[in-house]
This record gives sequence, structure tokens and C-alpha cells, in this order.
Amino acid sequence: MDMKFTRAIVRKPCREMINGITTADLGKPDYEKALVQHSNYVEVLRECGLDVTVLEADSDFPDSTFVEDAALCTSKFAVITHPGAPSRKGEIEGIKDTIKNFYKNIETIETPGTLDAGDVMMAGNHFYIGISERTNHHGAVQLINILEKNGMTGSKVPLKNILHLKTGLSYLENNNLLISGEFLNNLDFEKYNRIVVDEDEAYAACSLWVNDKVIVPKGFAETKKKIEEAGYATLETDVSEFRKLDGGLSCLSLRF
Ligand code: CIR
Repeated sequence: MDMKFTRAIVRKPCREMINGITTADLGKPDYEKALVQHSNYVEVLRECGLDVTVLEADSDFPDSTFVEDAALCTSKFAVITHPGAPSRKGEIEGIKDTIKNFYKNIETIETPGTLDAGDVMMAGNHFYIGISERTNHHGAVQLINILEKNGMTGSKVPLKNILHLKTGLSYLENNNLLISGEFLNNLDFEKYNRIVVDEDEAYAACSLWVNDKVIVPKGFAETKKKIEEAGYATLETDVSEFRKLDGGLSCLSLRF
């Protein structure tokens, strides 16, 4: 099956991003720099052939630039999630308004379920769902039911230390999986061609496949080389200011 994305949705960071949730200990993001990095990120998505919808900044929600957590976009339907962090729950309203323009079939995750779509990794018709501090069993079961109703499947992956499933794993299509840290011994992922990310480059485990190119965060030469050796053209982009908020490359967009 040849996968292709045609669209992406992103949201500009707001000034209040400096008060976003973080565990990173890398200091506060520089807002002006973040704006430049964000617009470069949009350009890179466009270079990969995507038609990018850029939403205006939403100052009510410091973490709202991480649009990936508020919705899951599949080839057949979209799911509006129920983010696990209290300060992020309201982000879904704005995303819902946009998603309506692109999807007829829209599902939702409901209380007591919580789910951040950063915990959801698509691999063909199967979706891995991280059980994390943000995504609970109820949320995962609701998503599995939605997937099965639509001819797809899902399974749970308990997380140990990382924020979201895709903080440490990225599916690069063609059976290739970028994998790091706590997932290395996980039998769920044995069937893939594994591209192992070293501990000192762990941040690059969140890289992004878009239409046979792979976008890699700037500054992780070893991982970039390994991805190229697996046969991909790479594009590098600097997201240092988003890293300060525990955000990776994938969190900054929805692709479909
Ligand atoms: C948060 O803690 O929710 C944000 N500061 C970062 C979200 C990153 N999203 C993701 O990994 N999918």
C-alpha cells in the first residue's frame, strides 16, 4: 500500500507558550525564535508536498501549537481526543472547527477516557496506543472500538518514562521503525526493521515520515545518517524552542 499525505494542519505558537507544560529543564523558549522555527517547519512540510493550513495562535492555551495531541487523522475518519493535561482540554474546540472542513466522519473520546494523540502511532491499518500519564485505558479502549468499527485495529503499549509513545518511536512506513530507549526490548516491535536511536540522540526518535522523505530535528547527525542509510532522503529542521516544552517534530502538525 502506497501511503501519501496531502494536507497538514498546524497552529502558530502563542506568546504564552513560555508557560507551557515542561519537564525538560532546558530553560524557557524564546518566542521570537519559536515563530521563525515554526514558519520554517511549515516550509519543510510544504517541500514534502503538503497543503498546509496554518491556524492562528491561541493565547488561551500555552501548549496549543502541539496540535497533534488534540486530534487523530486517519484515511477514513478523524477522532477529536480528550487531552490528559487539564490545561490542554480546551484545545479540542478550535481543532474540531478546523477538522470539520476536512472530514465528514468525526469521532470523539469521552470522559472518563483521556487520550493525547501523541500517544498514537499509525502503522498501516494498525494503531499503537501508549498508556501514559496523559492517555488512560478508557481512552485507549474507546479508540480501539472506533478503529475496529472502521475496519482498522489498535493495541495498547504501556509507557514507562517518556511523555508520549511517539516521543520514542516513529514509524517510517515500509516496515521501518525508528526506535529508542524503553521500546528496544518490547516484543510488539520485533517484526519491524528497527533503526535504533542512541541514547544521546533520543530526541531524534521523534522524526517524521512525510511522503517518503523523513524530517529530522536539527543536530542529530548519527540518527540522520542511519535514516539515510535505510534509503530515505532527509530534511533537517530546528525545533529547539519546542523541545524546551517536551515537544517533538510530530507534535507540531496533523498530517492526512
Ligand atoms: C505537553 O506537555 O503537553 C506539551 N508541552 C508538549 C506536547 C508534546 N506533544 C507530543 O509529544 N505529541
